Amino acid sequence: MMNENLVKILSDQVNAEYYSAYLYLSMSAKADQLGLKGFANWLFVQAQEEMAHGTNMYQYILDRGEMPIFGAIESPLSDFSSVLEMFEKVLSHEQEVTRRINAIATMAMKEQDHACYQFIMWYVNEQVEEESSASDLLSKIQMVGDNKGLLLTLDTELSTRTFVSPFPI
Ligand code: OFO
Repeated sequence: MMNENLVKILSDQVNAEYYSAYLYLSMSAKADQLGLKGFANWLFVQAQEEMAHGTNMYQYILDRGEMPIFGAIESPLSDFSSVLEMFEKVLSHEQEVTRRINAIATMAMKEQDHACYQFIMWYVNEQVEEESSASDLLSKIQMVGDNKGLLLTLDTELSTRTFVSPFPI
């Protein structure tokens, strides 16, 4: 059993993780259209990670004997004109996700749900990594500027990323 406010906030976060996956899929498609297959690959792997984050949280709600609440998933933004614009959005999006995850941790603490608090700590740590990798990539893209050769070198680097599930599911 779990407090109903926690079921609601975790269910909202499952939705938000799937929205993140949808957003990164939309960005991946746009990068592909721009001819930047490496960026498209990196964003596609990011979308796969978000799906895993959402599915793991969904499973946790079930494991606690509760029914997840399913809401509509919002349409993602899709009118990006450059990878710079995309990665500015990736960073601000991840900062927003961090605020949401911290709110879950605060609620778990308030409800004295130690199991949920421990569960959400994985996500708290993950957000440090998410913000750091988004920020590093954004800095690189800003350094590349209008240099197409350097952009292609970065694109090649990003083509090597592969998906490894962070959870044993
Ligand atoms: Fe699920 O970490 Fe990004 O959004």
